[in-house]
Amino acid sequence: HGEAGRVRFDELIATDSRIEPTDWMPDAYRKTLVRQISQHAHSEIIGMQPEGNWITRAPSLKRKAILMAKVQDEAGHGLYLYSAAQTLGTDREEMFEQLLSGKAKYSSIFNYLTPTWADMGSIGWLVDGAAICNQVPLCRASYGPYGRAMVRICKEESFHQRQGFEILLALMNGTDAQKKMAQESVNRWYAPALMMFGPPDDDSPNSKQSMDWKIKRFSNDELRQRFVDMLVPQAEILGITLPDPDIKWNEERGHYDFGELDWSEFYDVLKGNGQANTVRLARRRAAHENGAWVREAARAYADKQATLAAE
Ligand code: FAQ
Repeated sequence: HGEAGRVRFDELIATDSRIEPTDWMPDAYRKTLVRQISQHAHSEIIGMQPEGNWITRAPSLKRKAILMAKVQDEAGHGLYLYSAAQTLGTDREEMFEQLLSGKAKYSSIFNYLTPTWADMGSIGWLVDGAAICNQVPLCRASYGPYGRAMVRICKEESFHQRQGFEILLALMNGTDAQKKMAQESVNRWYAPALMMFGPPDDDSPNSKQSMDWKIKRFSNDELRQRFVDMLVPQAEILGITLPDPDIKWNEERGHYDFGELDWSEFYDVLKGNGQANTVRLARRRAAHENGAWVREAARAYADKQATLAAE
């Protein structure tokens, strides 16, 4: 079984076919998928907080309805992703435990605060924009349940990105104070959004193996470049300045050059020293504890139904 399984696994990867939950797979493949998919799920769930902060203060009924729908989508994304990770044999409770104990990572971006309404625009435009660049290639990830979950998620992310762009566009067509608020917000979110793609390729320990296994299809730096190339023309339409004086079209490369990022800030956020790491985890822990009765009731109901069905 072992040797035949390995041969078939290599063949499925080589022919761009899909690995399914019942197929044999190397332990390290399983492990890296659980790592990436569960961190992605945690990001969606923790990522509800910076925007949840604005639901009660959205500037109109329409904005409030849109924001509520977006945050609910994020809960849904988290749930598809936990389900995809569970197909690899890791319990949901175990993944929650890893998040709440601080053992598992979630995206660095959600450790930044959202003090202004314009931050809802920046999150949509920059954070969801980065998420789409990173996630569209994941729709072709070699692990079937992950790739299929990503297809649905990406459809919703593109709506999220457009609603953020439209918030900024409305502000940029507004008063001087509104324009200033939009620019100030983009100044804060731009560099952290570029860091979402992960460390530079030379400092990315997981990339090579994940690309060989066709989980990742492009490297962190390739996707970051693609994102900057996408942002520059959109910033022009908005009339917003990207806060990097080194952005410049490079005719020879056919891409925009851009400046070095401050990676010490990224590693500092990963270590727990971002603006909001403590608040985000404390709030998630409280929500988990306050929701214990719902999980217990659901379990009791499921048990009762199973007993009735057996009778
Ligand atoms: N934050 O070797 P690599 C969203 C870690 S979008 C924190 O390059 P890999 C939508 C990395 O885990 C955000 N940690 O790692 C939304 C590894 O540590 P480990 C979520 C980061 O896996 C929008 C170490 O650094 N999207 O939620 C980050 O090959 C608005 C070395 O890095 C995904 O998770 C980071 N930014 O590449 C929701 C996408 N970057 O695990 C709400 C799926 C790297 O060895 C509101 N994930 N690290 O301890 C991926 O594509 C990959 O996992 C990367 C990292 C590209 C994130």
